[in-house]
Amino acid sequence: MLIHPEVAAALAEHRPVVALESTIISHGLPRPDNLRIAREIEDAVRAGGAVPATIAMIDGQPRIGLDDAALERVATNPSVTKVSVRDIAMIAAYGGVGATTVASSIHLAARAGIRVFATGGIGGVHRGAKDSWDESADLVTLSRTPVLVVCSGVTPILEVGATLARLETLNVGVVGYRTDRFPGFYLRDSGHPLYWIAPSPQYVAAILRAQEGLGTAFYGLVLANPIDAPDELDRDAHDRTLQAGLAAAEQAGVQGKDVTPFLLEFFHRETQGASLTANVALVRSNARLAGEVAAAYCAR
Ligand code: PSU
Ligand code: MN
Repeated sequence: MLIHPEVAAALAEHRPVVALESTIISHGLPRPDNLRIAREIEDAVRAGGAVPATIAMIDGQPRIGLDDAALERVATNPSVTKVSVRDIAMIAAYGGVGATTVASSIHLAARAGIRVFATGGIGGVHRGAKDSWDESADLVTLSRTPVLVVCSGVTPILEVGATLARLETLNVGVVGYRTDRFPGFYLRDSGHPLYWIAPSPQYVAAILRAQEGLGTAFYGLVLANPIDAPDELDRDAHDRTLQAGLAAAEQAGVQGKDVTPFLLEFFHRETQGASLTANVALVRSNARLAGEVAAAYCAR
């Protein structure tokens, strides 16, 4: 792994670092805006008080923290591959540019000694999973990776209740940030309640320390941070777009790792960019909060 010098220095001095994924840049956000947005997400981590470490595979090498040239390749390379945990070794052996998902990013972050990570929404259980068995590798990876994932729930296309049930089975804690409702990505409330609430970054840092003392840090943790109220999508438009998107995906025969990018792009197109604005707002908010949590965690 190649660790960016600024990230390496912060880790060596026990200063706060937040890991970020790169699939959201390559496959979750439209070009050419994605490059600028990727930098804005890094800026949000800094505003929260931490050093950003965006993760990707460049010419087959895992990178923890990207310089401008590497970030640009992830954002603009037409053949960039979506890399989950199982794909890391293939990209490493064959070379090429790989954008890491939540799963592969937290795997690499943990190896680099990073404890906090931010994204938009995690993967989970897809609708129709009873027949398709389509469940994101984000879930099983969370169950065995000692990283806190700050997110606004799961990507909008998933089965939220089933995903929460799987997280329970997998021993992955879910804590609401100043809310007792599991967020619904573009919406503040997915309709599902949460038991644990964190009123401040200091409480989240206390949970991380307690996990380490008790041997449960082996399991990941989800901090669920709802989108700010002014940035929320209209619920009716949201539900309509979702139904149309699911039908379009089925019609087009989209499968496997292409499903999530297809539906995100469908949302961005059908809502004339409203979902994109919301997506960027929630990721920036999560990046900032993750920075604050990492800072509180290091201030022990
Ligand atoms: N959330 C977003 N945009 C994204 C993703 C999540 O707001 O692009 C990506 C993440 O990289 C996540 C992945 O890990 O989608 C899940 O894909 P799959 O369902 O194929 O595991
Ligand atoms: Mn999948």
